[in-house]
Amino acid sequence: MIAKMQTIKALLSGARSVAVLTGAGVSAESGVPTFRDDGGLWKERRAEELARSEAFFRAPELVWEFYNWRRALVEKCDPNPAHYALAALEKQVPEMLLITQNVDGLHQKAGSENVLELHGSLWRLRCTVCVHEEENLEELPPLPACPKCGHLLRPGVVWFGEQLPAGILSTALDTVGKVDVMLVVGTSSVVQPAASLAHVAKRAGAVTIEVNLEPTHNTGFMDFALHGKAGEILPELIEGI
Ligand code: BV8
Ligand code: ZN
Repeated sequence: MIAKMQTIKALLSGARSVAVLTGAGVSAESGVPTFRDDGGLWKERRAEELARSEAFFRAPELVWEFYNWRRALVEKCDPNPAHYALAALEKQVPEMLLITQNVDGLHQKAGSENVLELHGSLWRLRCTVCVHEEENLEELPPLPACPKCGHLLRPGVVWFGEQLPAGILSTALDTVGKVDVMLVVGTSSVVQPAASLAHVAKRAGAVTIEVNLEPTHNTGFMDFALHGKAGEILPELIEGI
């Protein structure tokens, strides 16, 4: 592991451009539950069941209860050393884009500036009818109403079966297609199209590195894989580069 760490540190310190893809594992040490660990996110319901528009329009109260529970939980969570290490890396590398699947906003809270939220944010709301959308950190009622047209607001996240916002996905694909190094941290690499970004990067010639608690679907084709806690590995990787 030491020799691998040294090699990766050298790669990162020599890189002109780096893309990072993060998933729920990077927020785990902040106390934010992951999606696919310990069998279920909330009331034994799986995110895939609740994070979809059919579920929302069938039972908006239930889905809003799920999201209000997550907003209240995440609001109390602080960034952990993994988030801070990535914010520090951004200051060391000439060009870096942090692409996250997470909707918790902890990368920004830790000081990362160049962040692309592939799946939206718990802190953004948008109207189900008109074009109104807003940043909102307040406690919400069980069925939040649009201040413009009075119709139901929805969480500003990308649900399963929904396309990622067009500009967001193309920016991610363009970026990973031209970086020297791609770091993939804390994701089971199950959800698409996020999980394919590392493939695009590798095909375009980037060195690909996975940092995850356990092996994933993508481990096999990564150039390097470090298995352990992101909050322990990342600070060591970033230190002194
Ligand atoms: C789309 C926002 C197309 C909402 C999320 C094949 C079969 C079936 C379906 C599909 C398929 N291919 C594509 C799909 C559709 C689907 C999909 O990927 N399904 C999966 C389940 C197979 N994809 C979509 O629907 C996407 N849209 O494809 O549109 C389209 C095209 C045209 C027209 C219409 C549509 C949209 C996907 C976005 C879904 N929204 N979230 C919300 O959060 O409420 S996804 C959700 O999963 C979160 O964003 C989360 O970030 C993401 C990925 O999960 P992970 O982050 O990886 O978390 P997970 O728990 O899985 O893993 C955590 C990892 O961390 C683990 O490996 C663990 O070991 C590790 N870990 C734990 N602790 C630590 C750690 N690592 C380090 N340190 C630690 N301390
Ligand atoms: Zn409206």
